[in-house]
Amino acid sequence: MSISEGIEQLKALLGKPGSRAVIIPHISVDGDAAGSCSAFSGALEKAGVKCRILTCDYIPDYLRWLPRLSQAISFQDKAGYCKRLLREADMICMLDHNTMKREGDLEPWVRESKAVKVVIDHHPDPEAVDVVISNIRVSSTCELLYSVITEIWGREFLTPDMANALYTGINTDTGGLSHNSSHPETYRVIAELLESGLDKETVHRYIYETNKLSRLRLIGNILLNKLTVHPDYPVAVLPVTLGELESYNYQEGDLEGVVNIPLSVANIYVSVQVTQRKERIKLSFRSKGAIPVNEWARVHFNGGGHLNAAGGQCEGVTLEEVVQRVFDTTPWFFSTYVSV
Ligand SMILES: [Mn+2]
Repeated sequence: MSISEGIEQLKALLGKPGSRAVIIPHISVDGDAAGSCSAFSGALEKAGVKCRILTCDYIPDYLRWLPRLSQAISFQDKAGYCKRLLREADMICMLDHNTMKREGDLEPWVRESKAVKVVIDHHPDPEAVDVVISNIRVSSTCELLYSVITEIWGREFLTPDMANALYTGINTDTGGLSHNSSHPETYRVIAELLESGLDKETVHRYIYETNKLSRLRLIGNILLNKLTVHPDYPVAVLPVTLGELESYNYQEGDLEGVVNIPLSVANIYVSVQVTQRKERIKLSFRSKGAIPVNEWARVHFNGGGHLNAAGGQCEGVTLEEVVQRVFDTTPWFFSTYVSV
């Protein structure tokens, strides 16, 4: 399905008066997922579609300022209500993720729902749902959503709130326009968002200048005491235990961006954060240049993602075992995927 076919199909769905939509971001909501949910729910409401944002976990504090995000309903708090909304919905919009597997506890109820399912996303290989609007060349789902919204309703339709939300996704998914943002179109979209009332300073202040002392100390401890570099390869590993998260009063989003920090060192090309959570060990991979960390995540850590940014997870193993697996599979990864 081409992007314009997808947009045409979405347009036809929106033409039905009184329809009800549910919007879902991926698990561990980031700036792009939150920004796209905020902007799209604003657009749908303005177009007369009733819509609710459902999350399988929680919106992190640094993103709760986004319009309509503080009213998102968490499955953790109101499972019954979420199930009912999914059952009664005419349309379920999956934003910034390519498969229902990224919807945590919501997944079975989304699968079961008879609603028309729509994916708007920039990750490779989207699940074949009813309507797929996917483009892996854009910087972010928010950049893609800008085209979706303006093609359906026109540029005048965008409000400053929507512009701020879309910019949040573009900015955070590119690490502040540092990676995955060499396409001129990204800057045309930003220019048009500015014309629609984007308040860039306010967005930056909310995203980057809203710190807590406990978060600074958590990050400081990881960088000072935990960061390890592979003896033979340019790989940094950042192990984080559950105990550390608890003692520094961790809240969702506190470690956002930390995995990128080691890449600022000239001779480090890959950074892997290994975080112990209650039920599983989560991995986050970042790389510089043409090093496909998504392959490493896919083959050894039940994950995947983009060339330079990927994730994975392991269950039933200790943090130490996963860190060891990262070190042990490093020679395989470099010999298979990195030409020197
Ligand atoms: Mn994204």
